[in-house]
Amino acid sequence: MSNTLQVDYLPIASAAKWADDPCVMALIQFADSASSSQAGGANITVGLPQLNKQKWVEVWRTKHLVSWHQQEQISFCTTDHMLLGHMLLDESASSDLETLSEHAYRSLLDLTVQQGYPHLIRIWNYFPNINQEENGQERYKNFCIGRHRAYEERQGFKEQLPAATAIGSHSPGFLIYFLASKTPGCQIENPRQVSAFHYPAIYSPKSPSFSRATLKYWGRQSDLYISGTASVVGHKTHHIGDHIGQLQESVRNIEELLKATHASEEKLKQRMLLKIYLRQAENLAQIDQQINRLFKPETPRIYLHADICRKELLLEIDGYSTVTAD
Ligand code: 3EB
Repeated sequence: MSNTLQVDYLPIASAAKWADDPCVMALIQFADSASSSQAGGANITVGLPQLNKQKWVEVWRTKHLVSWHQQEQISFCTTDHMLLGHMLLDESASSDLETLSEHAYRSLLDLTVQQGYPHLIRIWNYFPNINQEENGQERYKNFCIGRHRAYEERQGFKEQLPAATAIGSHSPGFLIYFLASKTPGCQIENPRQVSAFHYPAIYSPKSPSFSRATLKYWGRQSDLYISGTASVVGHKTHHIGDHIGQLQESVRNIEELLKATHASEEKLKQRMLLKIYLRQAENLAQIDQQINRLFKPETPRIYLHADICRKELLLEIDGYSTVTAD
């Protein structure tokens, strides 16, 4: 394997084998409840059931041996180029989600700086009851406020926001995992959308702090980490109540990001991975049919049953696109 980072969806039956591989940075599974291995270990389980018939495990490999560490609640591994960390936080041990988010983000930002990987590239957040109210407002907003509080302590943070996902699970625990780098990536915004950071305050009293995508070169490999992408144009939700319309709009948003980055002549060599979050599991068959039409039919994909951060959103898509120069 020559890639600096190789991300694949592989048959779930191979998970045990990959867990013992010294070049594996992350082994991400999807199941009814969340877990994250402590004291060094690649196992991360997102508390979202997989809807695919054939179940996959997401495997992140590198060509180098990885070394494992634990600092307080964060398990992380490092290579010469990158750091991948994860933590599963117990909400019952904290006063509220806002404070928990603030502390979690401060600790992960501190860690990346201390370890010499100060550039956050991509981050995933999963916590339950995302659309429910806590202390008078939606929990997604409480999360946004806490995250913002930690980021705003850092100079120039608005120009260095990572791509992100914030999704509602149906099981307890706040799971965060993230990729950071020694050298910076490039923050990408979407011309069809208002930057989330500049959304009006109705979506969150403190700006949702993420970029639409991060472009990162690892040597000859160029990776585009696409944030959770939904049917949002400008700052408004489009196609309310229409899951097919929402899918098509989300894909237009993804295409715009691809257009803005990976040059068209590279398109043929581009490899895409998709993670599709569905609020309504019964939409699976119709959505899958459309995905086959909108992307190359062989595009690997994982479907997850999840809540999306705006009540009226029925789906959201994470994308990863990679091109390796000859
Ligand atoms: C949106 O476009 C949909 O708060 O980290 C997508 C990806 C969304 C990440 C986040 C929120 C986040 O606004 C919501």
